[in-house]
Order: sequence, then C-alpha cells, then structure tokens
Amino acid sequence: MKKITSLLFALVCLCNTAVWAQPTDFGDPLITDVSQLSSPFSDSAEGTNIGALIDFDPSTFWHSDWHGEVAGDYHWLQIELPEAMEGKMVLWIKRRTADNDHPSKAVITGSLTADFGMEIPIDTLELGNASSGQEFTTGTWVIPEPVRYIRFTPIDCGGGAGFRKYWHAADINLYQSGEYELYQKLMSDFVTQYDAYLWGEDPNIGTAPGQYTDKGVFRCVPGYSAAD
Ligand SMILES: [Ca+2]
Repeated sequence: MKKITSLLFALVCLCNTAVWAQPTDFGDPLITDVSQLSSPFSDSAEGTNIGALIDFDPSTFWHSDWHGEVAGDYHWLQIELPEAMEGKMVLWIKRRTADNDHPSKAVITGSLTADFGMEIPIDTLELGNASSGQEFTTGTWVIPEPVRYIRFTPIDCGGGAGFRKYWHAADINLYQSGEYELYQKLMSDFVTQYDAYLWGEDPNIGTAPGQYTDKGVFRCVPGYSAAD
C-alpha cells in the first residue's frame, strides 16, 4: 500500500508539473493577471486589451502605438512580478500572424518600484524567430538583485519594414528556469524509482515495461544517462 500511495503521490506531482509546463517546460508563468501588465505606449486602437498578451490565445494580440500619438523613442512593456525576485529567468514570446514589427532584440531592466526611480540593468536579449506566427524562448538570463518590476523594451524588430519602434505580440510571459530544472529532476527521480518509461515529445509515463515504448526512447531525454 505504501508503494502505491507513493506512486500516486508521484503521479499527482507529475500531473501538476505537466500543467505548469504550458506553453514551455519552464514551470509556472509569472504573469497570470492583467493587472501585472502596463505600458504608456498602448496603441489607441490595437493596444486597448493588454491582457491579450497573457491569454495563451495566438489570435489575440497587443500593439504598441503605431498611430504616432505617444512620444518616446522606445515602447516598453512593464511587468509586475508576483513578488520581489532575482536569479534565473527566461522569457517566452508568441508572435502575432503579421509580416513586420516582431521584436528581435530587447533590453531588460528592473526596479523595486513601479516608477523605476532606480533602474537596474539586467540584460539585452536576442529574440529569434522574429516572424509571423513563430514563438521563441530565450536562454536563461539573470536578475542580479531583487526587483519587483521588469521592463521589456524592444530596440530592434524583424521584418522587411525594419525597426519602426512600435511592436506587437500575441503572447508573452516570464518563467523561472529553476523550475525547469526541478521538473527534470522530478521526471528523472520518478523514472529511476519506478523503473518507468517515457514516450512522446511532452513526456508521458507508463510503469509497465513495454507498456508504451522502450527505454531506447527514454535515452533521448537530455541529461538522463541511466543504464538499462
Ligand atoms: Ca494572445
């Protein structure tokens, strides 16, 4: 009974982890409420619903001011983190279906206060797949000291029109890469303990040998090197 209880607990943990894993394997999204997002550069027509950036719906988007109504060289998006945070982070962006004005490079800064009275440099991110409908997850970047707010400020865009300072996106979010490492460890521990098997791109688990696949597939999981 103890083993079954432990197995069920492990599966519950893994099921929860699988839920966290959307849309990437980096754990819980840090932006979960529209109140965490703000920008003085929202377009008067296509920037009225900033929550479109966190609905995980690729058909809805937010656009910064392309009518020339707001002064400023760069259009930032401000993100309030759930709490003061530091350390490893990744950014995920889903591109809107459109030809131009997809951020391809962005400056990341932080602050403990919403007015950015003291702005802390964090990183400049190269954002790949800067074209229609694509998505991109950055490599890990590091917040060097606790901040409560992040500014995402695109400074270059992909597309034939070049950089026009305004930009748009279908979805955007932040994740702590530390949770990705936890996810990998949970998977590895579970498989080792229960002699389980994984299959599929978004790994599923079976506990009966040969139930779903063989360990040849599991050997393909990065970082796992267990013997037969
Ligand atoms: Ca959306």
